[in-house]
Amino acid sequence: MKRILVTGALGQIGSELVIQLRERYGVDRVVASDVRIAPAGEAVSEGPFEYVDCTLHEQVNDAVRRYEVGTIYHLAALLSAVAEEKPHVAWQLNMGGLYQVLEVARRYGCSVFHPSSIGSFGPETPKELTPQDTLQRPTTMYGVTKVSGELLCDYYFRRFGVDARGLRFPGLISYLVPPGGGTTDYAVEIFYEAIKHRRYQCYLRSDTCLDMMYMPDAIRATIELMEADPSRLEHRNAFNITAMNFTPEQLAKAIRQEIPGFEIDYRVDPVRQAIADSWPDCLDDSAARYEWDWRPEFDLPAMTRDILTHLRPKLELQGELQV
Ligand code: AKB
Repeated sequence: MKRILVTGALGQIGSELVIQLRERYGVDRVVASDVRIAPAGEAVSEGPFEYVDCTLHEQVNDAVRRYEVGTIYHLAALLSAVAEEKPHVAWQLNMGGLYQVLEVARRYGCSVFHPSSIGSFGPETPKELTPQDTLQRPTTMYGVTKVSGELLCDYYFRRFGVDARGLRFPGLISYLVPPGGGTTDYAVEIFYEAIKHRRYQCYLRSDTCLDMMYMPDAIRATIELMEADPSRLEHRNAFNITAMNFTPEQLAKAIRQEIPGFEIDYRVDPVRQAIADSWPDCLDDSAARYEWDWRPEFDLPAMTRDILTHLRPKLELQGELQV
C-alpha cells in the first residue's frame, strides 16, 4: 500500500484525521505535513512529519515522490471569517494550494480528498433541506474558493482521471484542537467557557440555525468516502453531509442540561453574522446516505455529554480549571 500525505495536519481536522489514519493504516504509512513545525509531544509528531507549503509545487512534488504517496488529504486552507479578512491570501492558499496538489496528483496517480463546506452555498440557495445539486452563488471569498475547488476537483477527475472526492462539511465541533477563524467556531468556544465560567458571550444571533457535526463523525465520513466503491459514486465533489442543526440558544439549552445555571448572552459580530445568514439552515444529505451509506452517530445531546466528559479533565490537566 502506498503512503498517505495529509496537508494542514496541525489544523482542527488534520490533527484528528492523522491519528485515525495512522491507527487504521499504520504510523509509518501516514505523512503529516504543515507550514508549522509539529510541537514535540503532540500525537502528530509520533510519525513522519514534513514541512510542506502546498502553494509551492516543488514542495508538494518532493513529499509525494520521496514518500511514494498514493492518497493526499488536502486540508490546508483558511476558514470563512479569516478568509473574509484576508481575501487575497485566501485565494492564494485555498485555490493555489489545491491546484498544486491536483497537478502533483495527476503526475503521480494519487487520489485526493478535498473538503468543501456549507460555505459553498449562498443566500439564493434553498435554506431548508438544501439539495445536493442546487444553486451555489456564495457571497464570501471562502465560499468562492470552495465552489471553485469543487469544480476543479471534478474537472481533474473527468479530464485527467484523478480520483478526487470531497465533502461539504458543516460546522465541526471538537474538544481536542480548536478551529481558527471560522464562523461556526462559537459552537466549540461555548464548551470551554461553559466549563470555565458557566457563561458565554456569543457573536451570532440566538436564532442562527446552522448544520453541525461532532469531529468523530466527520473523520469517519472522510475515511469512509475515500474507501467508498467508486462504481457507486454518482457525485464526487462534494457531498452534502450533516449530523444535527441547531441555533446558539438550542446549544445553550443542551449544555444547561449538563451544567445547570449556564448562561449565554449575545454581542453580534456583523461580519460573522452576515456570513452565517448567507448559509443554509439544514442540508439534505440523502445522496451521501445512498451512494456510500453515510450515517452520523452523534446527535446534539450525545455530543454535548461526550465533549463535557472529555474536556473537563483536559482543562484540569492544563491547569485551566480549579479542581
Ligand atoms: C467555517 O465556519 O468557516 C467552517 C465551515 C462551516 O466551513 N467551520
